[in-house]
Amino acid sequence: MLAFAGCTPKAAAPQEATPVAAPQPAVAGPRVIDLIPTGDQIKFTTKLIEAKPNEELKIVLKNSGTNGAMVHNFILLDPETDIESFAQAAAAAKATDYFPPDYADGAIVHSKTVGPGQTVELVFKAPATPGKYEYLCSYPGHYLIGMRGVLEVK
Ligand SMILES: [Cu+2]
Repeated sequence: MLAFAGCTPKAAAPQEATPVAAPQPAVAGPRVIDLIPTGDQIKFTTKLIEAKPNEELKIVLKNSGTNGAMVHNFILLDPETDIESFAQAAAAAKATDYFPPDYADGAIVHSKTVGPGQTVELVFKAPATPGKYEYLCSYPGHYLIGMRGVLEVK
């Protein structure tokens, strides 16, 4: 039986009865994936991320680059989206941080761009449907050089 104690204000425990808090077991959080290699590199640390359906993931883009052209983002495309066309449109979409407005429904999740010295984190659930989902960095030229990969849900 469930106790509905959530809504009742907890009475202050008498001073002498204050229990010593037991160490809490580590709470399983999202799996952290660092996707930007150190320094000035135009690539992701991996071209393949394997995940379980609905697995909670945290993509970390920690940009330790110093070159001004080291601007990155992470965009996980909907399987219906053609990556070539998307990348082309995105490269021209400077005004919207390299995410093309025409593709509002074209991505499952996407981050803002991070320049040198910046970090961005993105927490999301892997798709429920097994399959291969492409991701890329849409900063101009980076996709063409190979800054892309596949999230494989299985
Ligand atoms: Cu990039």
